[in-house]
Amino acid sequence: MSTEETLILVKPDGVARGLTGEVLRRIEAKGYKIVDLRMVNASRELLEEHYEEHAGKPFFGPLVEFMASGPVVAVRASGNRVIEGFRSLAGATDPTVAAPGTIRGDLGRDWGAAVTQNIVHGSDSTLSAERELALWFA
Ligand SMILES: Nc1nc2c(ncn2[C@@H]2O[C@H](COP(=O)(O)OP(=O)(O)OP(=O)(O)O)[C@@H](O)[C@H]2O)c(=O)[nH]1
Ligand SMILES: [Mg+2]
Repeated sequence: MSTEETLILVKPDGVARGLTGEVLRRIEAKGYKIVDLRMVNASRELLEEHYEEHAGKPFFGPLVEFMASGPVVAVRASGNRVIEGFRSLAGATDPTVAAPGTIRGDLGRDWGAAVTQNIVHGSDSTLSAERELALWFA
């Protein structure tokens, strides 16, 4: 067993479109446990730290602005291999190519915005999960 925790975010587009419940449903339907949950109006400072690996990329500024544009629902989820498992549930970053059956494939699409609006975030490694959980559930 490798029970672990991950940070999942329902991004502002997901919250605004009323998809929070659908995302939570999919997390629970898969059998992962929701351990903690909070709605956050994230500061730019928090978002710049969260996305520090992307600093300097052309989409960084628009990404931070998008993530600050409305409330985000932060979820601490646990389960065996939940980090990898939620990335599978979320699907590819670009919702146009994300496979049907995934959150981004079923519910997302390209809106032609400056930054890819793709409904959810999920930590991509144990190191990221620890770092991100400490930021969002400080
Ligand atoms: N416009 C644009 N946005 C991007 C691009 N790459 C990433 N993004 C946005 O930046 C976010 C973070 O990028 P990544 O960490 O590479 O993607 P990801 O791990 O699938 O998504 P997250 O779970 O949000 O971290 C993505 O979810 C998109 O919202 C890009 O090439 N163009
Ligand atoms: Mg990422």
